[in-house]
Amino acid sequence: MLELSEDQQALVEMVHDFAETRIAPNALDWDENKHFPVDVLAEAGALGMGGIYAGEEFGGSALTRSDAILVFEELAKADPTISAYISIHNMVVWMIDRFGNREQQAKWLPSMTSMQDLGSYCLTEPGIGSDAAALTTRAEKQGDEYVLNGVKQFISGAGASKVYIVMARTADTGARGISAFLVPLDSEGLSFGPNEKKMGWKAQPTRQVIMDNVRIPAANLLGAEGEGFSMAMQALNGGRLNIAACSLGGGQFALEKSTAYLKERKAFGGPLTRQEALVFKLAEMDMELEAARSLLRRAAAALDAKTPQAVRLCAMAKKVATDAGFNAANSAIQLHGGYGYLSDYGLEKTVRDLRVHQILEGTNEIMSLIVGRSLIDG
Ligand code: FAD
Ligand code: 2MC
Repeated sequence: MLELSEDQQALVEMVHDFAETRIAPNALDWDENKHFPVDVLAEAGALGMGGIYAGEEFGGSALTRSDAILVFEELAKADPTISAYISIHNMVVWMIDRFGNREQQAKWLPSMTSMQDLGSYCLTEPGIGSDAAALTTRAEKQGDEYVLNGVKQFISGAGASKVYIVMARTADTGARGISAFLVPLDSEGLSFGPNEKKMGWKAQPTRQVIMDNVRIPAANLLGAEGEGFSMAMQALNGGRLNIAACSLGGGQFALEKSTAYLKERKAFGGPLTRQEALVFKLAEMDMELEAARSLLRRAAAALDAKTPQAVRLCAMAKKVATDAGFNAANSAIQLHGGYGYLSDYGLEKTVRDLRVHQILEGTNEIMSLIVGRSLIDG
């Protein structure tokens, strides 16, 4: 069933109104000034976007993955960078909601579902990205504490976030020797690298998270020792859906802007919509986005239903949608001619923002690896 329910339509309208009024008018400015709008994120939290698929007891909205992708596509039409950060925050919230014990949920969730406090997800290290099970950050149990040492690379929200979920090694047994920890911002020994200079995603900070003998209570272990990799991967399944949705939002923005522009721009005695080659390009963008959207909804439904196909479908949707979104945004620059290259039109920003979706939350090659393995291994 691909049509939206009445509740979903109301959800989309609510997010659309918020994104149009609170995000879209500021997106170019936030990008230019590398401004991370924590106040606007808190407003999104007040509307229920800080714990979209977390339970209601501690402030979550208890919606489905199929609902969440609608939220992220709508937010991304206004700004893919802000939408994507809200997705990462939701991954962190979900891990606490899904795997935390009652004390952890009660302690950490209320201020996070409201987005008064923000979260970061710390898996990647300077020496490992795709081969995540080879991570080297260590956590050693000493009495009723864990001591963490290591460096996490490219951490979104780092420095601004209050809570860091850190995947660290507690045993030398590969993926099964990895555990997940809740590390608060004020931990002694925790520091951050400089905000990385990067192509896009400028409205959110990306920094190293450096742990030098960071001591945290043993009560901050999430789940049991050795379960961290599995939890991190389960969180990424949903993250991949959301990033796919962010790409569709950016791509849809580019398509709609291009359609309006070609109707208005005059050349060779009439509007550019008289040039069939250009209308075919719009049609191709529309077809690729719609095909990706259908696959994304199928993948979200599979994750909601917890079917065995879910991991494979999430990987497929991530690759197909992030490629479709990037291609649409890039085509939009061409359709706008020289104006597409100017920052004021918002399209070069969309290209810069969407480019990294093909790299993070599992590169698109890793998505092919997951799908390929599912064919070979069954
Ligand atoms: P590598 O793993 O070194 O890969 C290099 C190239 O080799 C890639 O093209 C890759 O696809 C290819 N490759 C590697 N292995 C294979 C294989 N087996 N088969 C085929 N090709 C392969 N990480 C976090 O944990 N938290 C965050 O919040 C976060 N935010 C990020 C924000 C930004 C702006 C960026 C750029 C990255 C972020 N990341 C984050 C890290 C991101 O997830 C990694 O960059 C990504 O997983 C790739 O890892 P890598 O950069 O080490 O590349
Ligand atoms: N869902 C659930 N479980 C998963 C899973 C998934 N998507 N992927 C792996 N697992 C489980 C798997 O079932 C296995 O469990 P078990 O030990 O019970 O058999 C365990 O994890 C180990 O899996 P593999 O044997 O497949 O491990 P391998 O090392 O061969 O490959 C790979 C794992 C490459 C798929 C994984 O490392 C990966 O996804 N790499 C990409 C890393 C990534 O996505 N990083 C994103 C960082 S976050 C980010 O970028 C942000 C912006 C927030």
